[in-house]
Amino acid sequence: MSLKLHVFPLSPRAFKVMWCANHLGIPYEVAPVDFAKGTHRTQEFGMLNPNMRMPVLEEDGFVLWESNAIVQYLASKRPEAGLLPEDPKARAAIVKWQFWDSAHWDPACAIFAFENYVKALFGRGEPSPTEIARGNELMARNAPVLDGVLQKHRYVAGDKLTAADFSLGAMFWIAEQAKFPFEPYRGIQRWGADLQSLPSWQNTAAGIRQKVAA
Ligand SMILES: N[C@@H](CCC(=O)N[C@@H](CS)C(=O)NCC(=O)O)C(=O)O
Repeated sequence: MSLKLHVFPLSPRAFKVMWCANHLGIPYEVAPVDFAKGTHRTQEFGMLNPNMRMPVLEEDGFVLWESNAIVQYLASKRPEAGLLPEDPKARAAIVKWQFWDSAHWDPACAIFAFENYVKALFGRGEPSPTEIARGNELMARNAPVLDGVLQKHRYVAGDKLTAADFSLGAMFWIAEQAKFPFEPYRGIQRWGADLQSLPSWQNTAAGIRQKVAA
């Protein structure tokens, strides 16, 4: 198998790329990144990603980091699936949301992910009320934007599933543990439930849970 994903699968950014590859039927090998052992802080990993962060995709000497760039690359390998159309306007309407993810949505969600989930997972203490307050502020600014479009149509960029849904929706992988404050946002909740009912989501989740339990 020539495509390899370096991932810590409990992370939503890892889930994002594994889910997308599974959805598209792109076979891959998992190269586990062990945060507890610091395998991402080695010189060898730094050669792949100088940021010392996962996920990283490797394929026949081609190396790609940044989860949303990986989603775009995977989607481009299977144009027939329609996750990232060639038409410039249709494509830009999707890419816009992927940029929005990196700039606004991911940073807001990451606060809850770190404070409520990562700290508990690695025994790094209690959530910081100051950080949670900062997260609530960011969420109050950004969640209504996403909720607004999801009240109008089924998926982020319209009525079809696109690369934008993978970029933004992967956060639902840890929604329970991270305690994202999504209660007021009916559009986001309905969309999250829709994504989680997709066979590709179910298979990805089951595969990860099986590995973690083993
Ligand atoms: N913008 C990057 C973020 C990657 C990132 O921050 N990954 C985290 C885990 S979710 C990581 O590898 N952290 C390692 C560290 O902070 O030492 C992406 O979307 O790929």
